[in-house]
Amino acid sequence: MDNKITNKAADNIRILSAAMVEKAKSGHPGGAMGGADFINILFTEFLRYDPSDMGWHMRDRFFLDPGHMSPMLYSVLTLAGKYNMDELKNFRQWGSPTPGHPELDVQRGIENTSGPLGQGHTMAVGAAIAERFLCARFGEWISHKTYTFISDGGIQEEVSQGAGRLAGFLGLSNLVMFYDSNDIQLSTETKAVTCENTAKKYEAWSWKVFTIDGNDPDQIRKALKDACDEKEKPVLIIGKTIMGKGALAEDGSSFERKTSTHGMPLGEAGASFAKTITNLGGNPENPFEIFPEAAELYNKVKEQRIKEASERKAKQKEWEKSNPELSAKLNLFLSGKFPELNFEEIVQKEGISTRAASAAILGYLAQKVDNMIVSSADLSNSDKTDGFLKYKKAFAKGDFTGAFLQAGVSELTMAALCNGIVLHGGIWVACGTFFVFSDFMKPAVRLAALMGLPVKYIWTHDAFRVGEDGPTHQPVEQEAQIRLLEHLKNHHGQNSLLALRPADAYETSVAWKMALQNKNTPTALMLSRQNIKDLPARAGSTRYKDALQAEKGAYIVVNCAGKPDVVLLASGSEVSTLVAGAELLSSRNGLKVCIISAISEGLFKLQTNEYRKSTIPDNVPIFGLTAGLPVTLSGLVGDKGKIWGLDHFGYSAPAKVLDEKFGFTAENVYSQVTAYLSEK
Ligand SMILES: Cc1ncc(C[n+]2csc(CCOP(=O)(O)OP(=O)(O)O)c2C)c(N)n1
Repeated sequence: MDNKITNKAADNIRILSAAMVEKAKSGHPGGAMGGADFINILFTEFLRYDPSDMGWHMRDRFFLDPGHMSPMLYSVLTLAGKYNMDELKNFRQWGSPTPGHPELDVQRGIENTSGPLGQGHTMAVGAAIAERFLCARFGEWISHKTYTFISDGGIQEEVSQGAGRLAGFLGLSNLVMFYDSNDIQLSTETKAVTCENTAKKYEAWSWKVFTIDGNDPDQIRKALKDACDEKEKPVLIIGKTIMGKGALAEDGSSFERKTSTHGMPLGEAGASFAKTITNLGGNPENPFEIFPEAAELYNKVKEQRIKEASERKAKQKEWEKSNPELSAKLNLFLSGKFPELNFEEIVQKEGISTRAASAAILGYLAQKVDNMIVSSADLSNSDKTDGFLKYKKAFAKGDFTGAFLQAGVSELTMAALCNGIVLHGGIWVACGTFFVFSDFMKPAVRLAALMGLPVKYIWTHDAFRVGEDGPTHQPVEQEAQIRLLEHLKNHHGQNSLLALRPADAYETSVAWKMALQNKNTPTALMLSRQNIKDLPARAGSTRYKDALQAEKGAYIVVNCAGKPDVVLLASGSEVSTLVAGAELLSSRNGLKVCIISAISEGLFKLQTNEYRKSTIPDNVPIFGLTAGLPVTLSGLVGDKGKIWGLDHFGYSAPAKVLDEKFGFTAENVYSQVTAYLSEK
């Protein structure tokens, strides 16, 4: 490759990046200008994809970590024909496909939403795991590379510890990470906050590391070639790059390596926009142009990539002919459909915890769904993902025939890896830990919610009854927090997360059914540690059939004849406490009581007015019981009702003692409800 043309195309990316930011009057030009040489060579010489079929399952993946470098990505994708100049000119504006930080758009070459530093490359590790999983089942012909681009911020962000450890441990040699090491971050130079030897750190995690001049085309090419030849380890290419490469000040002196160009338009940062564009060979009057040399290069690459992809597709057709069964399986994996599943078939033991009920379902899924990965952050025997592990091996270096990912104690890493696995495609994923540690996962849960990824979270030990582990392990505010995401719409107008807290074993079967049916957003399953008495089945029905009503978000579990004197409402294990309390209210006071199990407030609010009113009637006193903050139920109980919940951190004691002390007993339901009714 002629470096003159290569450099011209890289300068084109620098010019477009600087111009987008200048026009938008906000953004991050410096990093994008420094990373342009790498991204240009990656896209023109290494990345194998089909420009005429962007969702092609065998494409190489490119995951950006520093979303603030979006101008670099939009610019290279403009050269590749996936964006146009008007879209670049509308960078960061309302309704444009070029938001400040890139949002998932596979058709345009955006494989992941990025912005929260550290998560992008962790998703890449997830995608690399997914690729190995598929190769283990269908053969190396289906393999591809996963490339990722990280910056100083991502290297510093703690999640990189988990991503680096696991990629090295699993020997993901299909993963190539370029580290744009320009020694400058947002407010300081990196030397103001770190003295680590990054190469040694990654080597210690069993990565292969190359350090190069990240603006030198020949060195970039060689490093990428060596990386592609690597067979044992993931590869880190540390590219020493120049922040704001090519930037000039008004007096013509260099304005490179300036912290100010990290997050400001060049002009505002103190450089001369016009002189910089001229220096890079562009026209400051009209910087939104593609150089003819760059256009020719990218057009040639486009033709070549389409040709290569069609050859690989032809090979796939041949493989399909000689492997009809495997081919049917691959098609099922890629279709996003499940095989026939019948949750009613799963017999649940009487009076078990909902985590144990979940284990039974996971065991069923392990035997039925061949493209499911389950992960746990070192709690598989407590969060009961071991129900799945009983049938599947854990992944090991060089062996991805299993389907269980032992993530180690790294909840955020695990959640971000799951996002990457789903983004790769062809695989369903669930991950488990204690509910209280959902706090560690939240940044990745939020991204899953924004991207609409159907990751399933198995969060057990859902309330203060966590053995004698005490307040550090007792979720109190977590349910209220996670349910806030049910109130938040994603960009497709859907509730961005489905939060389910089932009330007994069969409702857990239904919750899992709902989780699998929800293919557009993540689903949270909040499950109990302690055993729960099964809710009563209606005459002539079964508990599973009754629990199917949970698909409407909330339903009447115990009804009464005529208008109730009081409606009792809860989710999860508190529903059975209400059933016991209701018995006292009717036997002692002759009250007519109706009991509602509200598995998901967000889902219930999507039901028709008629259904909602028939379930929670107006003008009837309503009492809510929650083991979380009272606000957890306020959207359903309303101002006029009464809620009994926790408004403090818990204490360390056996669960039964805590129930007594905190008032989660039939007797306390009786006294709270009678007091409430007498106040009315
Ligand atoms: C988790 C997270 N914390 C903070 C930020 C805000 N932020 C954006 S870029 C940045 C500095 C990162 O600098 P670097 O990665 O070196 O990028 P460069 O300066 O090379 O463009 C920070 C703190 C963020 N995007 N994500």
